[in-house]
Amino acid sequence: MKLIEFRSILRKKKIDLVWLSSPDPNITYFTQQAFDPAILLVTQRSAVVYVSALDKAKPIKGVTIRHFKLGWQKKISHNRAISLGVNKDKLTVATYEGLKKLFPKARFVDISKDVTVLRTTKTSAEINKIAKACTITDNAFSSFVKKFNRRKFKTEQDVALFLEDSIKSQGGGVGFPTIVAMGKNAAVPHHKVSLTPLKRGFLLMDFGASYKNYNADMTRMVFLGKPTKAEREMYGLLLKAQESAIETASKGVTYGELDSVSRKILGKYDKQFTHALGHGIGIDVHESPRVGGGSKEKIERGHVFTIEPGVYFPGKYGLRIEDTLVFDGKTKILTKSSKKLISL
Ligand SMILES: [Mn+2]
Repeated sequence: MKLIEFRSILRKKKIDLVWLSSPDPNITYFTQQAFDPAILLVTQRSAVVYVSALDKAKPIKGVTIRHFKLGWQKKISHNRAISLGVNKDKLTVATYEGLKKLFPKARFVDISKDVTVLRTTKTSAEINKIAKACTITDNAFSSFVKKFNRRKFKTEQDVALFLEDSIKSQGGGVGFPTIVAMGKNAAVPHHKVSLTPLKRGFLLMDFGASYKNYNADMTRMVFLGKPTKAEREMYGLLLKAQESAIETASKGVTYGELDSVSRKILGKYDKQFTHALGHGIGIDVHESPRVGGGSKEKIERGHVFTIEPGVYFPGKYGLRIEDTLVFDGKTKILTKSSKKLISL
């Protein structure tokens, strides 16, 4: 995937060899498979991935697959003053020191930004995988709404296990640790699922499936019991802030502008919205582009990102609504679960 473009960057920057060591999502990006351990070597003409003999690698177009064998590094090592590309975001000190021994005269060049640029614009094959992950996520949520009853679901953990079980039985993976937060727990945006009993109030679910190494991310609120007018109004305001940002999303608009749109609608509750509006998503749950206040990055064809404003009232409750979106000339919502506040 995008190996041809990556090679032309190597030619332009006169990089002889790129060395990527697992864990590095860029190996997953270029091979479209998840290996661990793995080393991916890319030159201007060829690409080789070294994997464990314990992994079953599927053939990859343009990439030769080899197994780690005793002394495998020695074949690659040499004494010329080559230009060696590395991903500084993922390179450990131990690997760096090893590389200095293998290539004593090499000049190290950071290629992390170049791959980020490639990864920010998704191909249709990548978008299809994310869309499938979103469908699995939607199915898990609708099945939760159908199956919910107070006898079977007693704690946050019961809800989280149900969602993850549903994702897995559809052939997906759990993209990131599921957040299920009851009442005041939801005032902590990164709440960790606990055995807190379910009771009357807002219940937040922030979760997502992965499918073939690509992720979905969605947050939905349900209300256990009957919400008061004030609770319904606060939810309605946040929903308006989320939907207005989505409606504003179109070609050339900056992600910073979307953030401003949401905050303007929240008005005095803007102070309660304590995080970024969203994030790019793909192989990593959080990746480029930057979606938040001050971001000058513009929406372009092939971008996949989330919009997830929230309001948090410490000690009381918290609300967040999140969708995963793609811009392919038009902005499309990939997570299609209803955002009408459901009482259960
Ligand atoms: Mn998110």
